[in-house]
Amino acid sequence: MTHFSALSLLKNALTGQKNWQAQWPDSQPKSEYDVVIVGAGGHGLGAAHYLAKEHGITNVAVIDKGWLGGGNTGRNTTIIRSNYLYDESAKLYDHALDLWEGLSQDLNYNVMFSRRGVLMLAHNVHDVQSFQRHIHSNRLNGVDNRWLSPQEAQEFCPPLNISPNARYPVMGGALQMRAGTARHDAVAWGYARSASQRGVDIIQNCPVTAIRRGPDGAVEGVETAKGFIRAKKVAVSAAGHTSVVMDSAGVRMPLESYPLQALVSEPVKPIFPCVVMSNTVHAYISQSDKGELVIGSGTDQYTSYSQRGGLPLIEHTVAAICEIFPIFNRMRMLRKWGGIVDVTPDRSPIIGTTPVPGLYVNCGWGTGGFKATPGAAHTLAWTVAKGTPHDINAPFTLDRFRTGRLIDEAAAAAVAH
Ligand code: FAD
Ligand code: PYC
Repeated sequence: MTHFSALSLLKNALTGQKNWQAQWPDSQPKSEYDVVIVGAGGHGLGAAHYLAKEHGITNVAVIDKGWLGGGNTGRNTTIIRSNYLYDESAKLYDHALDLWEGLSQDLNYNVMFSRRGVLMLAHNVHDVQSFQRHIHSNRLNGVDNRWLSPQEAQEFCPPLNISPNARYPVMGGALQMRAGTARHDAVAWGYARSASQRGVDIIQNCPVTAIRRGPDGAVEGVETAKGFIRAKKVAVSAAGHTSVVMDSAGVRMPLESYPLQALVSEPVKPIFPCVVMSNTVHAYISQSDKGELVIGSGTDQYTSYSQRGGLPLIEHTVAAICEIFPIFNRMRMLRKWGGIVDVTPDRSPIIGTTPVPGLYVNCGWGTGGFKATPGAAHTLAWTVAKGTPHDINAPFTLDRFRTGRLIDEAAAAAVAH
C-alpha cells in the first residue's frame, strides 16, 4: 500500500507543489486485484475512493502512465457548473455539484470549492434565446440559473465592458450562483489520499499497454510497463487516450482527441469576483486564489495528442478577453499549457459497462469533465461494484451510439469543440 506523510502533504498544501512523483513512493503493483482502474485523474482516483468508502472494495489499483493528477485534472481551468440543457446532463452535473459541496469534509482535504457564480455572456440574439432556453430548462430541473441585463451583469462583475460599441457587445447573461471553481490538483490529491488510506494502491509511471481478455472473452487483466496484472474488473478512465486503451480490448470507441489550451496571467490582487464565460468567442476567465487570471480557449481544430496546442487560438482568446475586459489589456502572461480531451459525437460522456464482461469505461468528457469529477467517480464506482448502471449514468451508455438515443449537448456546450 502506498502512503505519504502528513508532513509532505502539509508542505504540498503550503508550497502548492504540483508534481507528486517526488512525494508518492514509486510502488510495485501486486500481481492481482479485484479492480484495476486505468488513469489516476480525478475520475479514476475518485472512483477508487467511492469503491472503498461506499462499496467496501479496497483490493484496487489505480495505474497511471505518468503522475497522479498530471493529465487533464491538473490542467483544466476549474470551472464547475451544472447549467446543462438536457435533463440527463442536468441530473448528472447537479449530482456532481451536490457532492462538490461536501467534498472537502468527505475527504478531510481542502479542495477549495468556491461558489462564486458562473456568468455566461450573450453577445447576439441567438445567444440570448439559447441562454434563456437553458434558464427555463434548468429551472424545470431544479437547477439555479437566472437572466441578468447588461447593467446587472456589470454590477455582478465590475471589470466587464458593456459598451454597445464593443466588438462583442454584451446583451445580457445567464448566471448560475451555485457554480464556481475548485483547486484542481487538490481534488486529485484528496481522492488519492483517501483511497490510499483505505488500502488502494496507486501505481505511477506505469503505462497500461493492453487489456487482456480470456478465452471466454471476459477481462483477465492489464499488460503494463511493470508486467501483467490480473484483475477481475478493469475500469478505463484515461481521458484523451481512452480509445487507444479500449482498442487493445477490441472495443472501438466513438471518440476523437483534441488539444485544449489555457493560460494564466501574472498574479495580481483580487479584482475578478466570479467566473465569466463567453461561449461565442470561446473565452472564459476567473481569478485563482494565487491571484493569476485563469483564461482558456476552445479546442484546437485538429485532432492531436499534443499537450501544448497551437498558438493562433490562444492569441484569439487573449484578444477576445481584452475586448471584453479592457482593464486587462496590459497584463502579462505567466504560462500556457494544453491537455488532451476526448470528445464524443454528441458531446456527452460515456460511463458504464461495455460489451466485454468485466470491462467498464468512463470517457468522452471533452472540455467539461472537471466539474463532473465527483459525480462521474461516484456513479462509475457504483457501476463497477454492482455491474449495472446507476440511475444517473444509465443514459450515458456506449450503447446509445448503436441505438441512436443520443444526448446532444453539442449546441449547449460551454466552449467550442
Ligand atoms: P485525466 O485527469 O486526464 O486523467 C486521465 C489519466 O489517464 C491521465 O493522468 C493519464 O496520464 C492517464 N493515462 C492515459 N493513458 C494511459 C495509459 N495507457 N496507461 C495508464 N494511464 C494512462 N472541465 C471543466 O469541467 N471545467 C473546466 O474549466 C475545464 N477546463 C479545461 C481546460 C483545459 C485546458 C483542459 C485540457 C480541460 C478542461 N476541462 C474542464 C476538462 C477536464 O479537465 C477533464 O474533462 C477532466 O479533468 C477529466 O478527468 P479524468 O480524470 O477523466 O482525466
Ligand atoms: O465546461 O465549463 C466548462 C468549461 C470551461 C472551460 C472548459 N470547459
